[in-house]
Amino acid sequence: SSPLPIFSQDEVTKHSSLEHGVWVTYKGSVYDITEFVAMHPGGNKILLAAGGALEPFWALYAVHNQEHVLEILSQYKVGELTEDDLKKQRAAEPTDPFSSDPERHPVLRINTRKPFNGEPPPEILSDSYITPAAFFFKRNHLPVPQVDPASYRLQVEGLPGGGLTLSLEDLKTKFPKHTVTATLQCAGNRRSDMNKVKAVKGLNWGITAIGNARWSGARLRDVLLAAGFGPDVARWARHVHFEGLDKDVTGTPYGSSIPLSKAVSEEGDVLLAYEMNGEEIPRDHGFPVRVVVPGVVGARNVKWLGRVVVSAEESGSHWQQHDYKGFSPGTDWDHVDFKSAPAIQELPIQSAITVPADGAVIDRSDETLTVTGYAWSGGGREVVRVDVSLDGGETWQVAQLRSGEKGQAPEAPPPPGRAWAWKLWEITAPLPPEAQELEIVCKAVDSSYNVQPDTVPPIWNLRGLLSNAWHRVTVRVRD
Ligand code: HEM
Ligand code: MTE
Ligand code: MO
Repeated sequence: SSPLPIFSQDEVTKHSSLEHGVWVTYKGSVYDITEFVAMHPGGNKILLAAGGALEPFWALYAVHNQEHVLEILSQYKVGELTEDDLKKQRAAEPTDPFSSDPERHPVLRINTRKPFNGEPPPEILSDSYITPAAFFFKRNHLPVPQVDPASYRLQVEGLPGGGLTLSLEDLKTKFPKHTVTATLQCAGNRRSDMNKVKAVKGLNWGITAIGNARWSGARLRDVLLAAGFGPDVARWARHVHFEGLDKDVTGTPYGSSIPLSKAVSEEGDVLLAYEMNGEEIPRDHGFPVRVVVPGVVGARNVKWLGRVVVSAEESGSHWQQHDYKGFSPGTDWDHVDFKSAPAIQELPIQSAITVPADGAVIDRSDETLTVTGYAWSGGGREVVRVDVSLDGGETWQVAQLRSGEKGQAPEAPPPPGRAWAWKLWEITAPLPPEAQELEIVCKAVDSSYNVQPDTVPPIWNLRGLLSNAWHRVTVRVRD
């Protein structure tokens, strides 16, 4: 084949709009992606790179770090960039936006490095009722921002009287310190179970994108009251928005919202937390301040909190409007209408087996088998029972529930409707005689008698969210 033409950067720069064509460069090659723009899964953001290099943008969006993305790109190749211009580009390349991310514990199973997404091995998760921060799953959409606690300010807006600005010191000294044990679960926890049925889009989480911590901070309710919230505001306001200090390439912060009723309820226990497990919140988990919304999906628990806004409307953020919503198994990417579904808030009943691991081998001489796991439900609904089966769901036994560290006194039972923390469970049962293989299954029941669906296909959805079918692991029995 004849060699492709060579273009200068000036030539490429001329193609910076749909009108004049959209060209980009990648590793010294030139691509005309005009026709791809409308098909881009990430939407119009792609135009930010028009006329220039993809590298600085793809450095922020690790989804592009995949074979199939490069295959798409290769279809649009039109030429090469001059050697000189490539050298200039390389010299101007920005430093890695993730270079100031914190260190992470090596035991975490990494989903993506940049941004960092990782989860602990299941057997480590269920070792402690309070998850140590080092083992707590980390779910970051963007680089971890560097926040100076001395100059940190929280803006509270949307209320009569023109808003309130609070320093970290203000939050710690002007409001009573409140402590809540609350479980945080990502809407994508157990997504890998959905991926096994049919491919979904999203990080392939196992069963440990969930953790339980003791959070301390000021009550959001107290801060909103101090900022002017009252009956007048309750007449028109419906939502409270949260914005993080982490920003994407367009300067748009991570954001979400929760219903106002949850935010101001005395029983809602929503915190502007500055401590996790009795220590300042680690950078990965939102230093210096994060929102903790007990009983509500991880995505609304905004980290590195910069702004709180009381509003009549829901947050317009991408993560509130175009992600974190549930759909029918029959809905595909060509037909999905994000406006048709509500944003996920309270999560459904969930449980999983942490030990033994799928595929483990057990000695028949052991005679008994101990199975452990976690169970939790959203909205403050308490887990009232966990059923375990060793024969794929034919027969069931009730597991023992625990609300504290092993061998220590359990935490005081929560008031009804405020069961924010998970329960760990355990069962020791005789090994069924002669069985060569056991299919272990667990399912939990909450205080509203909500149960988990038995299989994945009826709840499968294109984004792989709300994956809460009975958890199953298969183990082999060795003679
Ligand atoms: C997602 C291709 C440029 C932002 C994707 C995906 C593909 C893709 C195939 C889906 C990946 C997956 O989920 O497996 C491309 C190509 C590009 C390009 C071929 C250049 C020719 C850009 C640029 C930006 C960007 C310049 C940002 C400024 C995003 C975002 C997503 C995404 C935010 C995630 C969407 C979501 O999962 O909700 N892109 N992209 N892309 N892209 Fe791009
Ligand atoms: N807040 C900000 N500012 N940026 C984020 O990327 N991720 C959200 C939420 N808050 C996120 C955020 C999601 S999707 C989840 S599941 C939780 O944080 C994860 O919290 P963790 O990393 O402390 O476990
Ligand atoms: Mo999440």
